Amino acid sequence: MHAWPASEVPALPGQGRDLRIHDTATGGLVTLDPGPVARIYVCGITPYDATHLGHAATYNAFDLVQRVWLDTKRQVHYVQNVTDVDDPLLERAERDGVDWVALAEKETALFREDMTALRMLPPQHYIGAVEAIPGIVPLVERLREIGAAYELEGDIYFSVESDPHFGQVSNLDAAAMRLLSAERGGDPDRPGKKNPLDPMLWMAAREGEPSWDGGTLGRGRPGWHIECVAIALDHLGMGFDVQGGGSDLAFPHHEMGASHAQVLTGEFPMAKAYVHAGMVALHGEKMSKSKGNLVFVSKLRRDGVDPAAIRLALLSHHYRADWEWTDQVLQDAVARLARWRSAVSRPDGPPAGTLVEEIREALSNDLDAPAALAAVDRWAARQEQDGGTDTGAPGVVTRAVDALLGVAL
Ligand code: 5CA
Ligand code: ZN
Repeated sequence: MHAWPASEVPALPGQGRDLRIHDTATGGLVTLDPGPVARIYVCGITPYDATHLGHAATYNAFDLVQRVWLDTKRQVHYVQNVTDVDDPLLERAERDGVDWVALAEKETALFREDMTALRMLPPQHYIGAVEAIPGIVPLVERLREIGAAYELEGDIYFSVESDPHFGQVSNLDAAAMRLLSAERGGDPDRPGKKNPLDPMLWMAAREGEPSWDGGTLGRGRPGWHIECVAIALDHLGMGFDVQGGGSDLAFPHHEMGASHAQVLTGEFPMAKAYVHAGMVALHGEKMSKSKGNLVFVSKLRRDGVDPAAIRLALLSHHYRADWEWTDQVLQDAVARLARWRSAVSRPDGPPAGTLVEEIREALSNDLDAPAALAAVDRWAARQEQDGGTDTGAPGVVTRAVDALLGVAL
């Protein structure tokens, strides 16, 4: 699949900083030390509805990760998937009487537009589940060969007990895992499984549902976790720097994916850090397509909201926090954008060297975007009150806010 166009990332004076970030697996901050090419996999959308503010907040977090790395003069190798065949997508298409392929294409196209408008850097490899099937089948066959997978009424399951490291991404107890498995696409109550948590790798063809040739697996379609593993291993290999997504992906998705990859390769860990963004809520509940309590990025854009203001609204919360979307959050962002634009529109201003360092410091410290915004606010307030004589300053601030925060002033 094609991704979306990249916005230019201006180079900044001085030295970027290494990223310290919270890793769910260890439960603490880790200082990442990627080589000259940093490698990141971020789980993509299941395209059965438009991009909402929760999605956008999560992609914003991982966009910041890349901007910090780019500022250290590293290259970034970024891979993202699109879950373009899965139960929720097929169910929505059925409900609305539309073709599931057309639905996925339409919502993926809208996602690209939203990401472009929000100045999110595109992945180098943007891969759909369907196009990944030829790479998924041999992995499932291999898992079966080595005894890590088994068949149940034609479906193929992964045996979580085959991975000695199973449980080390999310660190949950058995009861919590079972509960989340049932909530998030698993089938812990299906009789005949070796372990209730075992996830499906390959689902045998069902009447009226799409299916593909699975070689020795028979016709069917891939499970959710193996999809991301196949794409990540194909384009990044083991031991990549960051596996990213919202906190609802820590278990089972990232836990199972890590297990699949570790058993397949015999290497550990799949990712050096598992990074999870908090959940955005609306009216007190997590924004989710299944509940329908959504604010769409595309709707706000259609209503004439500047995408830079949407981005500032996302940045005004720490990525790990759960937070609530309200009209006030957006109004504050619109007002802040106006203040910043006015401040950089003057021919000169207070020196900006310290500000660039403050933004770098804030972001390198577990992506503390609110602290970065506060630093820009202070510069804008000084500009407003006293002005300054540094003719380069407004340009430096504009470039820093663009390069490090993805906001075009
Ligand atoms: N296709 C899979 C990942 S392989 C999937 O989870 N798709 S999704 O469309 O449901 O979610 C896409 C991303 O948005 C995931 O990282 C998910 O954790 C995140 N996300 C979903 N809802 C919210 C929310 N309310 N707040 C923050 N992030 C969210
Ligand atoms: Zn995924």
